[in-house]
Amino acid sequence: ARGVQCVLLYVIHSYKEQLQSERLGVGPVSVHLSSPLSLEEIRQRNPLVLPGGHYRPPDCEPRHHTAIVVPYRNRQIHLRALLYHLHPFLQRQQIHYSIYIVQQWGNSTFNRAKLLNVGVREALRDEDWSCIFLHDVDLLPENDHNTYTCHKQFPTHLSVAMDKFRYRLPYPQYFGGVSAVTPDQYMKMNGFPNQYWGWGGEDDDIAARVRLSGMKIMRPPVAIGHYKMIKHKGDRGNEQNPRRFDLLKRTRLNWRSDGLNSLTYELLSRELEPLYTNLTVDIGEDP
Ligand code: UD2
Ligand code: MN
Repeated sequence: ARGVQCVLLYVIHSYKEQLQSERLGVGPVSVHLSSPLSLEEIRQRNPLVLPGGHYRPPDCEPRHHTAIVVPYRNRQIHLRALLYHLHPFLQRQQIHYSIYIVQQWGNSTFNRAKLLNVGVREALRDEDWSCIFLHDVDLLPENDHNTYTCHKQFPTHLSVAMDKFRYRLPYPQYFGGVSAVTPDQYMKMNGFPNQYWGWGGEDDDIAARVRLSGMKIMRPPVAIGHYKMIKHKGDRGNEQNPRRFDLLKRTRLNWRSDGLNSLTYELLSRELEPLYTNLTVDIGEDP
């Protein structure tokens, strides 16, 4: 009944507890990489998910309110695998959540960080989310203890151990893949850069913003932050950005003027699909 607080079943605090929970048979979850299921089949398996990909635990008062924001263009198969996997995963954690797919309109060069800015702003129009997850479409969490909630003080980097990197952090400042911020943390770092067109660099810029705005990066234990990345080639329209090294040299100078406070875009449509909210957005192109 309402009034009874949800408990987060899967919070654990140490590697030792992780090993114990694995003995008890909770924790690691198996991941189906190429989901053959259609969106309709996934919907049928998630009867409590409302239009827009919105869910609220029916039997208790949720303590966590999380928006999942996914930068996106033309990755249908990955999107289906993500939805198939993430909806049950989040429901097991008794979180109140919505999934936002932020779709870049047109053929201009892809801009992941700018799409994330758009997603945060649009998600916060809907609800007073306490936590915002920034989530690649091709990453699937492999452990239920990896809770999709925010740290009160500092941004979190979740995808610390991916199969692609042999389940190790590739380098200490690495911030790519899946990360999370509270609205306050997001404002403090002036959001994300808008100037990274094409592949690469934007995640390092975001990590630098965390530091420059006086915060640091939190991470779950390596044993918990396991992710599978669906294998893929580079996308057309998202070629390596040759300017990324130059841009990264200027983060320190630019972060206060480029970001949330300089964001412009045109929202072309907002649709409540059965399993997600679809935002189609014109973010312009590399000048
Ligand atoms: C790495 C990072 C990613 C980002 C990227 C550089 C990991 C696990 N991830 O991913 O966070 O920093 O490098 O930009 O290290 N996308 C589309 N359509 C496109 C292109 C990209 O939907 O045409 C989205 C999608 O959500 C994808 C994400 O952008 O997961 C990152 O692109 P990627 O998967 O091609 O890059 P990858 O795997 O090198
Ligand atoms: Mn990828």
